[in-house]
Amino acid sequence: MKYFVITLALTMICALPVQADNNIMIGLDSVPNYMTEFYVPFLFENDVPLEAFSNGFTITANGNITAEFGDEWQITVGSRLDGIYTGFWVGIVSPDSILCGAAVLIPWPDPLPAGPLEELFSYEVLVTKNDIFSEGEICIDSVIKVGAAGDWLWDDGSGNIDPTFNEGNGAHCIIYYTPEMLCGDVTYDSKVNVSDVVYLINYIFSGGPIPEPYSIGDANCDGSVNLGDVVYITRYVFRGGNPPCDTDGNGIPEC
Ligand SMILES: [Ca+2]
Ligand SMILES: [Ca+2]
Repeated sequence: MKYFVITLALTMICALPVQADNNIMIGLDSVPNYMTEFYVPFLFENDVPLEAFSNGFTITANGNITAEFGDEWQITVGSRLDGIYTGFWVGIVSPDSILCGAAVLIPWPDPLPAGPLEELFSYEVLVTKNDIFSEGEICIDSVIKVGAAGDWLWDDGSGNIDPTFNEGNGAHCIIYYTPEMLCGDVTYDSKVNVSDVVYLINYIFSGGPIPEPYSIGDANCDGSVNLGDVVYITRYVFRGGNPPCDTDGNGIPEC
């Protein structure tokens, strides 16, 4: 492994010209609202290996949610050859080191692998919802204010700047949406499984939260949520019984 040394050059590269063969791709446009913790990936694609990069972010939320960055920031470095991606380094980075003006150093193997080099950088986002159906928009923007060329700074030894995701191009927004409702899915994670059985038992016997909407827990279509629905869902999950709300198993919901 060869480790590059941090240099003051990173603070000077804003004056250098943009190099067209570097790209940033953002791999997340929407998140279902049962998720309250998730990672937003950025893919850096380069023709030359990066030695370091520097960036800073803001996060804002619209709608009845709030969003903040979590503590996990991860970088995976790899190469792509004949369409096959091979990662060779994973680093967890403190969010403090991602703040504006800070540099992240990337260790590279020696010799370098063949093929285009890529860095997959991801950060954790934590969402607080007002209720189970909270929806909104989470917007992330880069905020480094150095020079007119842009906010993303990286250094491959000669200096490169990518203007793809900078102030002038606006923020990248992720839609936080309600997925299609699924009968029996009282945990609201788009699956009917043992966690839904546990949720219903907790509601019926221990005063746990009521299913929202109530009808989503009425798996046997008798108009109420009770032990019969626990039995019905358990039979579906473990013994191949009819799906929730499709009590005759013909593929058409009865309720
Ligand atoms: Ca579920
Ligand atoms: Ca029922």
